[in-house]
Amino acid sequence: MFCNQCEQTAKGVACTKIGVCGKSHEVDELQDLLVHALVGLSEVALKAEDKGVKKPEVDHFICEALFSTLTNVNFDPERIADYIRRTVELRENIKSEAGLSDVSEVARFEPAETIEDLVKQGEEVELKPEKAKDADIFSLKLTVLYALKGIAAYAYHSARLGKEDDEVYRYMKEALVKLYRDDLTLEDWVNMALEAGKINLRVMELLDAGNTETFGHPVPTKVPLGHKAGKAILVSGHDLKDLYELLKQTEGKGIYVYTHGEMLPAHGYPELKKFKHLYGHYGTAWQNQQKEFAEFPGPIVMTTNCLMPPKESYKDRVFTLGPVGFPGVKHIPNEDFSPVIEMAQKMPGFTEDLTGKEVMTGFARNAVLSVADKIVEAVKSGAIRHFFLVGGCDGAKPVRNYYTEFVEKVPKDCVVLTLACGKFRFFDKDLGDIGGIPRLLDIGQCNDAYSAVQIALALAKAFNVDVNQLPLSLIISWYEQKAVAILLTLLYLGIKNIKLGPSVPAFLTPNVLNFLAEKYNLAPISTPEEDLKAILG
Ligand code: SF4
Ligand code: SF3
Repeated sequence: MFCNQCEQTAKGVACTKIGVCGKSHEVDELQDLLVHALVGLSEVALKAEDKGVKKPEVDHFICEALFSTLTNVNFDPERIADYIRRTVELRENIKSEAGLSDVSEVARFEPAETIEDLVKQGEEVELKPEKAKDADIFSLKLTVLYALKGIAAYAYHSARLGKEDDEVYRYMKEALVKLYRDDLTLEDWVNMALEAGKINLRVMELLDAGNTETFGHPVPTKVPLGHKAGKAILVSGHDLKDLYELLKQTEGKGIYVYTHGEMLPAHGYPELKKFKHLYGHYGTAWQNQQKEFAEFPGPIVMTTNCLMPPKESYKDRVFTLGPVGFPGVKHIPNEDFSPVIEMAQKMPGFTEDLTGKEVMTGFARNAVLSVADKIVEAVKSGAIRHFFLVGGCDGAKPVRNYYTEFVEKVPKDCVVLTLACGKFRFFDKDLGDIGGIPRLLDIGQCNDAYSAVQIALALAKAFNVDVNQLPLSLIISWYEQKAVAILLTLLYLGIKNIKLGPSVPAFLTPNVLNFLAEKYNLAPISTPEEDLKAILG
């Protein structure tokens, strides 16, 4: 086993025996074998496309399968083995339909019968540093592979909302095939990584269009953190379409639906907030779910990451969707939420009302840019000195308190923009406002990074400056592979001076880190005091 794709990787190097996330050796090898199989499928699909045979289901499948290998998505060996078999089945169908015989060895791979033997096959093909000829090229290969997983997640969501682009799918297949080439130079791989950033920008744009055209532009919305007496269902993950389907199916059934984790921004979308039984938000970021889920008095639906291995005390109440899976946890394959609704109706739910705090969400690009004049004026008059985008993933490490402290120490004449689950370190703080502009603006999920980019680009245009000259600093926290894809997008856009934490990715070699420091002035976080001083002077 060799996995270093996320921020909590063992000893900051790699998980080699079992994942810190709970991923087993077995699942890790199967996921590596799945990537291997997808390389073969991509080669065949590209060759078939050149002959005019194009299969949209292949692209959808590649996205879902790659998404299943993202951190905290799928821990179920049977499900991953099934993805491997389906990959090969699809590959063989295309081969015969397009009459392809001249394919490489990887495109002739035959999966073993048993899980045990598949695991052995995975061990043989997994990408490992000791097999690599050049450490820096290997580092960039992993960077591209991890970004591909993030891109796959975004493409999966956007395709479900009817938004797709062949350029994205083509890049994904070409990049998968290139992972197995050893004739590409370091420069080629740097370009591939930046290309991944460009493609990720496009796919985030598609997802933004999918979400806003389907559910409307988010509007600033107050979200209760308390609860109502009554039956309850909790929905976590990122997929708004799943939430929408559940809301339709639970309407009029006397059940309140609560968001968890990255679902919080759902409350800002007009077509979701119109459901009166979408009541409030429960809990915080993913790493606290074992405690929070155990205490929730109803079923829990995981639409995407981040799933932690469920405790026995609540495992029978968890339902997974799409690429998500865990052995022994019920999976809903077809958007039919009847088993979830049935369970909610049988369970006690909350027995009394609890009036808790309220938080604000819904400050996506449309809402923020509708008051752009006011913002520009406030900056020109000196009322707003600086903007900080403090966002990204959360995680369990105590050093992540940096982000809480940072926000607490941001001077009163500065505004904090945030997105993704990292916000739970400070989302319920009352930071007040500057002339009616709230000092804490929740743009949305990590999936809404496009919205943040659009806000920055629009402000740069309004001030007639380069985006790097704006009074804006990016203080990013990362954990999984969507964050890798977003980071590459920011670099592709030429955004400099990003502070990254809580640690730098284990898969980046010192040479690659130096390159990023020199070209983009990308730097690790230090302490809130020092970083604030360096930024504000
Ligand atoms: Fe380790 Fe992260 Fe890989 Fe899990 S996803 S095995 S924690 S590096
Ligand atoms: Fe969080 Fe998993 Fe990345 Fe969507 S839910 S930001 S870590």
